[in-house]
Amino acid sequence: MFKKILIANRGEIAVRIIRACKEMGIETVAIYSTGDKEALHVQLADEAICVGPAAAVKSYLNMENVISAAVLTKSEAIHPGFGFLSENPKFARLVTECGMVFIGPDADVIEEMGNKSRARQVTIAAGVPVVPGSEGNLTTAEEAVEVAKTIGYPVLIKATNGGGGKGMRVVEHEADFINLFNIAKSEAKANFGDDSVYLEKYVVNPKHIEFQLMGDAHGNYVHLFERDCSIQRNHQKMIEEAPCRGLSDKTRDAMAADVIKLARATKYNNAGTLEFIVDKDENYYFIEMNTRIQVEHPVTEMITGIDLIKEQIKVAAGAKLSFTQADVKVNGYAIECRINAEDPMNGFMPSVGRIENLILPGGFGVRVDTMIYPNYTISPFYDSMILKLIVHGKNRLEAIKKMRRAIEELFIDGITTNNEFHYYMMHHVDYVKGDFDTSFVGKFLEELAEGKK
Ligand code: MV4
Repeated sequence: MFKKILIANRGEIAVRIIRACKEMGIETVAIYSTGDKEALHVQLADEAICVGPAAAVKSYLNMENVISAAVLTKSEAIHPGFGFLSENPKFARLVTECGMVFIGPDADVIEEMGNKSRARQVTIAAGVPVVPGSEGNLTTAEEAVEVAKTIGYPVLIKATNGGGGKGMRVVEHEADFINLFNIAKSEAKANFGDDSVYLEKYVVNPKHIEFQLMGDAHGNYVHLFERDCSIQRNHQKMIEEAPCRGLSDKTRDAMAADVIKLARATKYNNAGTLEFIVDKDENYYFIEMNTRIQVEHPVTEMITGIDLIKEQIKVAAGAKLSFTQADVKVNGYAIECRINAEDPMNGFMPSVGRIENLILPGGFGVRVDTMIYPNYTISPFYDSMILKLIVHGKNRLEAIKKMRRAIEELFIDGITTNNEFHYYMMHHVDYVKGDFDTSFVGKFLEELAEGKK
């Protein structure tokens, strides 16, 4: 096992990884920017090393500085967390070339799956259903119009190097196609440094379901069931739950078998997630793979009892998976609310400043993953997510009641958060019924604005 790991991240996920390392007897190295000197991950790690100024491009995204920090501290492995360098194949390769272990899948798999039209081809070859769409990238606007015609409108233009819904364009009618195609291409160029785009049939108001998978270097692949990510705003998830309430066992089993197929086809070695969209008739389609640990991994941990971060570290060190598929049993129901420093009543504008007082919820079945503490100052430089509230109950309704109670206990003074948004959502008739799809938040926000609820 590794003696020392560098955590190439900040915030609650850095804290989460440090906790796993401590329980495993592994020494930890935190990295931090000058804006994060007082951060909790810096205080909890055994060592901490500054990697640059507050702007992430100069610190947390600065590969040379991060690698130098790892070499200087004699770290044997680097855990990238999520965001930042976690899905950067160049970084993964650099870590390996410098004689350390990247805690994640192989750089080639990160690269292959990061190219979303290539990922589609790999998925088709593995025999897993994808949304009808273009074969690879689109070329000229004229050819693209022809492809769209054969797929049938509405179609969706997606950035090949995008992902997570950024830069997607729905085209309803052929008359709008060329204009939106050109907009999508220039947006892709501006955001991802590459103007490649591909095409998919637009599935209207689907459910958004993802499967957690784990693989090791010995050819073992398991899935840890699914998460439902349907409460999201502008492709930022707000609430995740597991398992998915509306999914039949038949569809779940078929999807799970396909997850293993794709894991095997890519020799997937570490934690990953397959995203699917599911239509009203429970037809499911692969849309993307995320080759990292995700923000919402705790809901899977709560229903399976498996520590995904520890498992990532173990398989990265060359161990076999410590459990088999038969060991993965779903127990109860889990929900996660992402608490962000933002103002829902003011266009979700980020809220920064000092946390003056703080009371965290607790009790049976309540988990809080956070980096905030009294007098901590929220920086404008980073993501607004400051706390993940995760609850576990025997069933969905018990989990919802626990979440309501936990939100009532949560008190964060000094900044504005979205906790009331979550509180309303936990009381919304359609949410409680489980009667929602990806169109739900938009309707909910309109209701709130009208004062109906
Ligand atoms: C789609 C889709 C419908 N049809 N692809 C959004 C996140 C990214 N990972 C992929 N996403 C989607 N891809 C096809 N072919 C619907 C989504 C989607 C979505 C779209 C609009 C508004 C909210 C959404 C929430 C989840 C998924």
